[in-house]
Parts: sequence; C-alpha cells; structure tokens
Amino acid sequence: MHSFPLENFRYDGDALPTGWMAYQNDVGTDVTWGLSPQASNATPGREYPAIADDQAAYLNRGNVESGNPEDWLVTKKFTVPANAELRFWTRLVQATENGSIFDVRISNANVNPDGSNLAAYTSLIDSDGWTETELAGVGAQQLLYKEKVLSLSGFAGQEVYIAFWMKAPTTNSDRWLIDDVRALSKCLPVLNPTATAPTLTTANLSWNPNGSTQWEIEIIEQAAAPVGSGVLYSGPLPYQPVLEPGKCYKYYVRAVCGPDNPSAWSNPVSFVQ
Ligand SMILES: [Ca+2]
Ligand SMILES: [Ca+2]
Ligand SMILES: [Ca+2]
Repeated sequence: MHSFPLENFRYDGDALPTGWMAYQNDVGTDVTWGLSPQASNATPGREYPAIADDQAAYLNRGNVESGNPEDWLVTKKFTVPANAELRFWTRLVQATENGSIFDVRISNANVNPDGSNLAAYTSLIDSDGWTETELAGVGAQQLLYKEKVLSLSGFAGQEVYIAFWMKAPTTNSDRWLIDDVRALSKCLPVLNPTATAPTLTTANLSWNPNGSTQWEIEIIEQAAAPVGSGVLYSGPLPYQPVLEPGKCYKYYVRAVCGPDNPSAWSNPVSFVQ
C-alpha cells in the first residue's frame, strides 16, 4: 500500500491505533498521547470535538514543577507515495498563548526500524517548529480545527515514520488535538477555469481537469467571500449550474481525488448572468 489512508482515531476505547506509538521524555510522565474520550464517556467540560466523529488523538496539558515535558505521537510505518502530502487537522484547547512548541518530524525506517529512535527524526517544518500562534492562530482561533498540509515529495518511495511532537512549558501547556491524518499523492489542481456563454439562468463553467474526474464547485455572488465548500460534480464538462438572472457571480473549483484528498482551490472566475 503506497499511501497512508485516513486515520480518524475513532475506536471503542482510548488506546492508540495499531502500529501507532507514544513516546515521552522523563518530565511529566503522567501525561502522554492517547485518544480523546468518546463524547458519551467524556468528563463534562472535556468533550473535545473531533473531525466527522467524536474522537481525535489527544495530548492532555502538562503542568510540572521543573523542566519541559516532551511528548511524541508516532504514526505506523508507511511507504511515502510519489508527490505526497501529509495532511491533518489540528486544534488547541486554551485560547491564550501558553508557550507550547510543536513540530512534525520524519524518520527513515532503514535507520530507525521500529520508530523509537527519537534522535533520528528531522523536522518537516523548520529548526524551531511552530509556536501556538504559528500552529493555530491567535486567541479563539486556536480553538478551531485547521487543516495542515506538509510536503513529503522529498521522501517518495521511502519507508518512514512521522512524529507529532510537543514541548510543553513547565506550567500549564495547552492541550493538543490531531485528527484525520493521511499521506496521499498530492491532488493536482485543475487548470484554466473559465465561464463562457452566459444565459439568463446558466453559463458554461469548464476547466482543464489535469487528470481529475471529480470536482467541487463553489458559486457565489461576486461580493461574497468563499466558504470553502460547494457542489460535488463528476459529469461531463462544461458544468451548467442553475443561476438567478441578472446577478454577478464568481466560482471556485477544486479537483477531488478522493473523499479526503482535494486539490487546492482555483482562483475565482467572475461572470454575469
Ligand atoms: Ca476523528
Ligand atoms: Ca509526557
Ligand atoms: Ca493556547
């Protein structure tokens, strides 16, 4: 299997998925990676949302007397497909800047056969990782799930482990949630989207599929801001939407290479009915 299919962390319990591992340093050993409790089992006030279901990978907050807890969530071993991207959703739990530091790291299984050699990982981000602001934004933004996309194109064909690493401040780190992790060949965007032949109620929306066979199309009035979701379509082109006469529209389109693997959105294409 030359891809890493979706891991949604939904299980009957709080143990990590088969093949995933948690490692930590010797500071704050009572807190380590697991799964968030299912909604029905959660302590009131601790029902952390997840993507699509009610469980995510979850690192509770650290709070120690001295030193810095470091905790690692390591994927199962997988072979990186060609032109791959690592995609995952992430959020924090406290809206303040708590001083936690995050990194996403990779290690080749040839030199790290079981993934436990933590010194053999290198960052997919940069030498100092992400601050809370860099990972999740400012204030209440930190409480919203965001999708992160990191290129794995330099690792094609290699067997690897990937680690999600957090270094906590001594007192009161944030809590970290990760969900819907997958590593798939990058879905290429469509090329040259156009809108032609407008009538009172439709227009011909078309594009170079660039290898794709299904698309998501978001059509909005020109003054509106896109919400990032639209209509799924896999029929012949051009796509002919039903529209209201006399309005100024624009559309965005992206290729959908699988249920969890969309391309980037196109730039907007404007047209008038
Ligand atoms: Ca989930
Ligand atoms: Ca720990
Ligand atoms: Ca925070």
